[in-house]
Amino acid sequence: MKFFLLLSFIGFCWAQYDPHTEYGRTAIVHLFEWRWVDIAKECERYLAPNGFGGVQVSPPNENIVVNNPFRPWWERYQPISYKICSRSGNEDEFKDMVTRCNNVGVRIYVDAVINHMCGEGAEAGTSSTCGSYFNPKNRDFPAVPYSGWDFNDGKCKSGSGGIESYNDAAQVRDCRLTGLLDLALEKDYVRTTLANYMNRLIDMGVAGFRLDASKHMWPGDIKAVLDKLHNLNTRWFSQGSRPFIYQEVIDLGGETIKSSEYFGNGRVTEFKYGAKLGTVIRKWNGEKMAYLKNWGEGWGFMPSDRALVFVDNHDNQRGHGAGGSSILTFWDARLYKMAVGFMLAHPYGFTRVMSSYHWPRYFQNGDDINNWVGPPNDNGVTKEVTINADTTCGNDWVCEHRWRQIRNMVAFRNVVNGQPFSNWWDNGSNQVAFGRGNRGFIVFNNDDWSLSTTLQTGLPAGTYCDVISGDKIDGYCTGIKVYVSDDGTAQFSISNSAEDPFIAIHAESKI
Ligand code: QV4
Ligand code: CA
Repeated sequence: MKFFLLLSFIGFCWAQYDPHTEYGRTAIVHLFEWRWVDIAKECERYLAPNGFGGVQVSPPNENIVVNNPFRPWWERYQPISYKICSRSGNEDEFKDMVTRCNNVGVRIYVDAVINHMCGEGAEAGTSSTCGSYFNPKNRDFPAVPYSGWDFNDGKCKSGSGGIESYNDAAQVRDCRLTGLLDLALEKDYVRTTLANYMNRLIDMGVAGFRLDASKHMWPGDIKAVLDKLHNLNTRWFSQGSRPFIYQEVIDLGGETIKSSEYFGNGRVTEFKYGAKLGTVIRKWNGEKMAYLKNWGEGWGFMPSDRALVFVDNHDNQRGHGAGGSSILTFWDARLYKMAVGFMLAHPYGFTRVMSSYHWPRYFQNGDDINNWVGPPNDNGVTKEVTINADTTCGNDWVCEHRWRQIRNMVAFRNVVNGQPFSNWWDNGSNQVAFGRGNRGFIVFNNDDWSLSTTLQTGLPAGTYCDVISGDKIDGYCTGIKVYVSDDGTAQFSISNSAEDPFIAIHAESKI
């Protein structure tokens, strides 16, 4: 009996770090700004068949409607109430999405904006996605309800009421982030109101939460909210399952607030990951892929089992938030595929793939003045995600997760799950290779000359399809074939002008 008690205790302690994906599914995708009806379809037609573990969805709660600029994507980070009512759809559509995705083993993670409400400068009225009245000046949000008692005005010690120094931990938590009305999370009423919102979502079947702006909340206040959360819905999750939690904390070093303060609550976003990987793949500042031999904790990142990792996110792909110009995005497609491929092949962290929409970038003095532009829309109404005959997306949705190279590397990560990082090789420059035990192997050529060499793959002898240049279909390779000899070695040739200068093979791409 004692043994089982211990197991359940360990399970309980570890639960908030566990994404509760179906066994063998190891990556999630952020379907940024998608509508619920489109996500439900994508779960059934694409994500489940291709082994995606889950979806991060945009904030589902009612938000302010901003008309100048016209319907920016960031209006969804200005809550007006916790009614499930936004440009992505209504509560029925949300529930239907969660049910249909769970039924095919694809989890839903909600982007929870619980640090604040809308901007202090917003005009009072009913310009909100569900028509709820609000008055920022009076701190009046009757659709919740919140009033002046529920905000941090009295607690913030900065002159302006806004965050003036990121070296003052109290200001970062108790003052307004870009003018956003800061909720008083030390109050039980606020904690209970937030937990009620999150529990409604949990009871619908969501598997966990991205906690927006976690750096701006005291870790203890976050814990107090999490302690009020229900266990996950037993229709899809085992008894006693705790919600998966990953906290948005931007810590590139140099600030008083550290990611590690938040480890007790759940995983934390590791922003150093994308910033550093972008610099290496772009070969900036003398960085080279040979240095990736000790990638992960060796580069000063948080422990792998606390990290949520990504190449880019919805902020830094458009110059918001952190990461700077080194961040690789779909705009840099060839290098981006290499970065995402490397992330999905490497064992470090729990991986999130970004799925974006095109917007009309327009640079003035180095800044993209259109980085506010919201999702593809008809006069503000978000457009459907149409699927083309070649399986790409239409209507200006980028669907990086449907790019063959990325889709197949999600499968690669699933196939090698649990296997050790092994057989590292590099040429001292930007040609590198590594395996995952006896289940997978990947080779990159990011030098300005061709790669041609024989490498120890660790794989059983046989013929393997390269899943970057093609697919294995009906026992045939549509792309490059790799022949592994009895001693596990194989010859690799990669031109530096190849469409995608990397090759990946795994146990399930063997013919
Ligand atoms: C403006 C002025 C303020 C003024 C205020 C008055 O700048 O000085 O006090 O008006 O109302 C939008 C506008 C911003 C405006 C603000 C409030 O861009 O100019 O302030 O609204 O009206 C997103 C966008 C922000 C956007 C915000 C709310 O990035 O530009 O602000 O949504 O709409 C830090 C944090 C980190 C954060 C990151 C962006 O540590 O947590 O900045 N990342 C998360 C989300 C991000 C979101 C927020 C936090 C806020 O990923 O998308 O910000 O929820 O690093
Ligand atoms: Ca705060």
